[in-house]
Amino acid sequence: IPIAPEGFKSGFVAIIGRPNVGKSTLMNQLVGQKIAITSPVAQTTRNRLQGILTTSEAQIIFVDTPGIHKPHHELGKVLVKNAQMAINAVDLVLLVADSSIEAGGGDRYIIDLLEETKTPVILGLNKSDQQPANFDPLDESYRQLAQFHQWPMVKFSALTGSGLDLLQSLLVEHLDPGPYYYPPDLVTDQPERFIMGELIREQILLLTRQEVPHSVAVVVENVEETPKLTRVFAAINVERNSQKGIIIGKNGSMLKAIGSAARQAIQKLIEGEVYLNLFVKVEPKWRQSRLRLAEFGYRV
Ligand code: GDP
Ligand code: K
Ligand code: MG
Repeated sequence: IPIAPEGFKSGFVAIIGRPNVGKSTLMNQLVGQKIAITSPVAQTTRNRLQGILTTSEAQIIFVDTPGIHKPHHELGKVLVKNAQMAINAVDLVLLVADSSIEAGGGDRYIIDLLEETKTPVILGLNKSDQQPANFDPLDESYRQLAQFHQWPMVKFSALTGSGLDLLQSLLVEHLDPGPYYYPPDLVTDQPERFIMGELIREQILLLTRQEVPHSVAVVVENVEETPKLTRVFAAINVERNSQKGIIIGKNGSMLKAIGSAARQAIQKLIEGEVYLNLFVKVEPKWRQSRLRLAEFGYRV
């Protein structure tokens, strides 16, 4: 890791917000690579995941967190606890909201959490591309919220990238001088294997029925590299036999579709040929078991 030049700034920024406001999409855009999976399904993100952005003037380590909501089971509790820990451990919080809808009750739970911390907050209004022309939340609910808490506010679209340069300079402005925490060319703290598993889970989220994805944990059990291709062996754990049936699909058609799309995503990630072998396991009530949560890679 090089020594930072005079005036170089660095720090950790937690990306916090309700499910589906675009936290993971934003982190991917900012670091310029797909390291976090995204989908229209809430609770797509389960693990704390760092994305690293290094420029000539600063290094920002983004901490992507699962969307915050009231927990209903052990997995949910672990997710909220990790988000709370992230808030207290970072230099800055980027609270992301969906600007295409008004500030509301869903944000309240998070704002209460933020009021308990001393970490400075910036309010980011995402999805500016989706905002109806006659509705400007900068003049409405969000501005009131930001003014009340004295939070700087910035509006952007994580999807199109518009406004992200402004966001980036605002973040740098609020960071203190500091060292490189990671080598300048690193974009995430996660091992490639973890991201491979996530890319498989992303296809399950996108392709299967609503109730199935939340019961899925993917574990990449083995990766073999040969001169020609990389072989990836991954287990898809579900909680019930019926879910196993859905994942496999008629004559294996669903598993085939998942595998084919995930294989392409993994090829993009590693920039090479991939052979992907998926198998489905039934692991009853894994979301209730701290032991299984840990085994499946969650910080419990
Ligand atoms: P997270 O749950 O907060 O991490 O949200 P995701 O990043 O998974 O995104 C949730 C959904 O919102 C996905 O379907 C994204 O494609 C979509 N999304 C994210 N950012 C934007 C944006 O700026 N504009 C629009 N139109 N959609 C977005
Ligand atoms: K999501
Ligand atoms: Mg996410």
